[in-house]
Amino acid sequence: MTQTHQQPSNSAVKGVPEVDAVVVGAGMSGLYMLHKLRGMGLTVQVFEKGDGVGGTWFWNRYPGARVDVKSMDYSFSFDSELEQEWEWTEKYPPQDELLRYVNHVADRFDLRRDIKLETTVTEAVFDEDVERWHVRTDKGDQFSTQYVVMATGCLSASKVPEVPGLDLFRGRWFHTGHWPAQGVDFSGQRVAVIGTGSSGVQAIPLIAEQAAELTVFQRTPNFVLPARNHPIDPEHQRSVKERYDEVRRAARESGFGIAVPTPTKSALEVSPDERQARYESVWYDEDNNLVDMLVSYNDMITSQAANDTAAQFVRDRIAEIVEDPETAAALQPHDHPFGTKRPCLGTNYYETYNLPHVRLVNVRKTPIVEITHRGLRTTQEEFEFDDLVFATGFDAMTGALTAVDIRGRGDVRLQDKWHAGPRTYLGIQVAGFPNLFTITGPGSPSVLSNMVTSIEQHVEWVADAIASMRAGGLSTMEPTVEAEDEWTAHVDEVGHMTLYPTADSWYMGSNVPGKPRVFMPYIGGVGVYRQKCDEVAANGYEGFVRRPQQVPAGMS
Ligand code: NA7
Repeated sequence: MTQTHQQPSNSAVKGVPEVDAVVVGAGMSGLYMLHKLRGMGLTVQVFEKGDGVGGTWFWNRYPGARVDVKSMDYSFSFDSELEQEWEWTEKYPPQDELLRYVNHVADRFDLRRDIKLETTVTEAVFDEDVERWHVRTDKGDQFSTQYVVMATGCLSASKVPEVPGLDLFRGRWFHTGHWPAQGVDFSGQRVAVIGTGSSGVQAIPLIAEQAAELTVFQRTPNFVLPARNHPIDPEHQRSVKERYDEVRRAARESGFGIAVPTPTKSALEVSPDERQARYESVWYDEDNNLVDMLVSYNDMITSQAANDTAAQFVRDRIAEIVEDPETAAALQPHDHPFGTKRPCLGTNYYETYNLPHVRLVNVRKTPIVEITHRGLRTTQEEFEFDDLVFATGFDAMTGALTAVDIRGRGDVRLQDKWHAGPRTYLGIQVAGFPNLFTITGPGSPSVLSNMVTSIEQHVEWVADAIASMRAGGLSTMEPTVEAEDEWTAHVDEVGHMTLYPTADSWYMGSNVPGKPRVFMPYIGGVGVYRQKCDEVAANGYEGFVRRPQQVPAGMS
């Protein structure tokens, strides 16, 4: 545990320990935030729900879980020794390697002493009288803090669908985002998987290798590109490390936080043969990236006609790979443009449906009615199985934030303020919630980018903002309502210049019944967004109100 704040301040409750900052979550963003703030001399307390650090890579231990941004890109750049010393083994490392990496970071920077594990922050209330946050946890901790940093992750509040009957099910059931640490043996079992997003796509081929029978319940088919994962060539790793400064700079200035060339041509201005050759090079290239198809042409996410060419290319590959025409047809996405739901990377995904013990059930056509004690029932058929895997995703981007009872000025709940969708300035702060920061919050590139690039940018921006307040003797910082309104409108406007809002995706909140249908991330591009954040800071934190302490010291 950390030492308490030494300077005189205005604690609301006598005897409540004080820190400068509480950080919620010990994934990659929470760890780096702790490192940064501690380096600035702040006292920091981190709370983490899990019994280990790692966030996404702590919880998502399902078979086949791996990152789908290349390891050389999906890694911290803030410390060149760390960057040089860590040796990645694969193009897309598996969950256990990523978890080792995050643990290495925690040890290397001696972060554990300020992290309390197995502790969930339940409440953060801003006390206007003393201008401090009062934070409570499920373990009875209470802290008074000047700053709260929500490093809770965009995809951390896992969603088990509200299908009746789960309590009756006599077999084992799991959610991919909450997987048992000891793993699960499916040998000889009859297994059902619900969900075919990135997690389902990664897990299904490996579960099929073990299970006696596998039934996949698919609501929406996704576009799955071949991952072409492989061990990293040591020579390649060395050469990237030699050029790391340049690689990182290009990533920071790019659209998606990965250094890939910016397209200049429309998909419609080249010949069909040229397009086909381009898409084939993406599909078959051993060194391809998740975003390569999307950045093939400059109108892939703005023009339906351009997008259709890529979508059709993928549908053709599905028809080539999957032997049963009915299954192939069910796997071909037709209801959303390519990339408007997150594209998935798979290894033997479509091939798995050629195995005799694997069956695909289209629950768009025949929806699931209920879970039974032996399996589940759709409108057409009753299924029996031993194990049920929910690969059903998350209450994305806002779920982990609104799960905490956060109350700002006037006792306004964040959840209530966001009843019609998230409202933020730059995805970093919310008007009426002073000194509360959201790392990769809604309204920032976040899930539309390499998360590590975006995490580093936010952590560094927030650290600089706090340093600037301390240097200027300022006590609170929050956006004006006007700046928040303008930014929220801008995020929406830019989103609607693309095809993204045409899809029912978790970017739009569509996967959670009752959630407002709003395009939550910022699609203006990582580089453009960074520039905007830097300009705001350079202009004296334009759009933010920063105030000196309003309350005389010693009052409580
Ligand atoms: P996703 O991408 O949200 O996928 C969840 C899947 O579960 C998706 O196919 C959903 O279908 C399906 N789903 C959700 N609820 C139901 C119900 N009630 N019935 C049937 N099917 C359902 O989550 P993932 O964990 O795969 O991936 C999340 C992100 O993690 C991923 O994009 C990467 O960024 C890493 P739907 O499409 O909603 O019709």
